[in-house]
Amino acid sequence: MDSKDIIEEVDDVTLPEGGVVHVPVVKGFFLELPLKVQEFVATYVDLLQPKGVYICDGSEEEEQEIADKLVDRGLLIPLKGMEKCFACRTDPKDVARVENKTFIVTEKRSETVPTGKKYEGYKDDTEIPHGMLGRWMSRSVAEEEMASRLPGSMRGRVMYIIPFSMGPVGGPASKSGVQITDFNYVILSMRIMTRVTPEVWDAIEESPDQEFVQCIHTIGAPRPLQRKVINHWPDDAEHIMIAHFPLQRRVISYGSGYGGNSLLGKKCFALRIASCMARDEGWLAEHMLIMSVTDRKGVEKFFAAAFPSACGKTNMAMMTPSIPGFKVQVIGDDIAWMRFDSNGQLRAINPENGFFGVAPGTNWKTNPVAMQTAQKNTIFTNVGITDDGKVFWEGMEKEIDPNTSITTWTGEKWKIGMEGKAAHPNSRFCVPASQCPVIHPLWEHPDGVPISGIIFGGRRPRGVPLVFESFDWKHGVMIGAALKSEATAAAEHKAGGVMHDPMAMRPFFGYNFGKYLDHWLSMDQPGRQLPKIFHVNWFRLDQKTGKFLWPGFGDNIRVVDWMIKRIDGEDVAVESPVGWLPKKGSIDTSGLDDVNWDELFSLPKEYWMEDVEETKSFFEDEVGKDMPQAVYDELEKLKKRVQTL
Ligand code: OXD
Ligand code: MN
Repeated sequence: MDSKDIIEEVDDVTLPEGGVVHVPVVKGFFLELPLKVQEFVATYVDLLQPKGVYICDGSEEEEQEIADKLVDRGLLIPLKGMEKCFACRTDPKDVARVENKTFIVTEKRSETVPTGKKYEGYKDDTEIPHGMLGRWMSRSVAEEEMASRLPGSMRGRVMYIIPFSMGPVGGPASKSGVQITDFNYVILSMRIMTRVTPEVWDAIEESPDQEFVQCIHTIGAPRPLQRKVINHWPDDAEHIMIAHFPLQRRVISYGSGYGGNSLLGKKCFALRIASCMARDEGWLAEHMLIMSVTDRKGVEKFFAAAFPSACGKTNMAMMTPSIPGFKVQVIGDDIAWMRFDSNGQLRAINPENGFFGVAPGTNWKTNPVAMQTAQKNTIFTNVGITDDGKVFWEGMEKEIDPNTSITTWTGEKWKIGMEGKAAHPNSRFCVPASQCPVIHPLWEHPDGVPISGIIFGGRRPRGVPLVFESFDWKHGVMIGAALKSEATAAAEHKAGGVMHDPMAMRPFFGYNFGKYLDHWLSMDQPGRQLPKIFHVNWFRLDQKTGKFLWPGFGDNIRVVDWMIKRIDGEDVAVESPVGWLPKKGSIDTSGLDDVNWDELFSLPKEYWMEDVEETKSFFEDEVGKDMPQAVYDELEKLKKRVQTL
């Protein structure tokens, strides 16, 4: 692009903080944007110094133009064996969310993270080490850090302005956002993951005070380039920083083009910023799938389920039931925004528009629906590419010719059986939800779907039964708060050890986790039908053989069937110290070989005693006085019950 591409020179935009800015526009009509958006864009034009401003219109022509450009540059590889699919390979330094570079910026540390025992006694907030439940940064440090990164960071690049809606545009539970970015790949992915349309300008215009979340993203690679670009994927991986300003409803992300770091509608907005909106407005923004299950009687129920990243939410949401007579339909696979309606019914919307699923492990057996969904209009990142222009990742070994020649995510020639991996463990498919064959007809209903059950779960190789039900809401909140799972590759942690991931939200809390639990407890109000709360563990291992005790995937419908019976008030449970367990035989295991019921549901006393103590220390060390007393009380009650084992 050179200066002749500029279609409109807007000369005198006044900044909210004073000063006048010149905005060179290469596409769109700047002066038709809502005034607050004009000020927002002008502020960052002034700071980031792009060569032009491109206002996205969400059209198919725009998509084509951007995709063509990326193919020309080599960033996108068209997959000739698939319909309208592309693959891309990132800089190997930019492959996952970076939790230790992700911050919430508030005046006081205690607004963002709890002050557990480990963090007491420091003179100054800034001296306190980071905890496990979020990373706080003071405003002054954030300003300094951003001042060393942002000025001129879009020099020589075009600044794209993306209007997007989380939830159906203009819906009562939906929220608008505007993302600024200098990375074309982000525009294509945002078009899949959110609703990008100029109608968002009207939604902003019509909202009180022109409300929208400000999302600022730059890869930090101004021209002329200072660093070597790897795989046509410019970034500044050494200086990644993702800062959230909940009070200002703003996210600034610098240096990374990958997933949750750059598609700001997802984790940054729909979880971290939205959890603060939810607190202020009386609803819940959660890391949960939403699914519907129709049972043998033809009765439909909706569930929301929270599992930590890369623990199978996408698989569960799109499950193909292994027993006849059941139907599963998906509303969302990652995020749920839930609120009680005026009848006291909890309703959930999926704020997203697409799936950004983990590829490895997904195959025609584990998740045929996801495989079918991702055959067209999909962007694959860091997967292997076969010579016939299709995709490959670990888990697909039995589904392609073993002699197929594959190029790995790092660009090496490779074949099944050779050393190394074809795909990165956090490689992804990014695909529109609308083309999923089991998408629920109401998935875009602005009022959401009625939730009858909430499910928490994690990867727990030992001690934790296949399923149990909480005694009541408070007990359920404690179960969610005590959630743990083996680490996965979705972020920078080493896979393997069991770590706490309360409510599956550990990397996504927008404010103090203790206060967040208060907010959950406050949902229990007269006149509301509280959903039942369950805990599941598909991953328990036989301690002798090391094999999974439960087949998982489509057979998980058998467990959901039991939950439905519980919701319907059937007498299929026995009381245990940890909660209601299924009565022996009350889960349909017909047709499954060797289900070791006793081991699957055993409650080893020593394990549970240790587990309760460990959870207690975690709560005290990390949350301390910020933890609602009701949660400590529930844990104490659990301890007493476990002693009777
Ligand atoms: C995701 C995650 O990408 O949780 O959904 O990391
Ligand atoms: Mn997730």
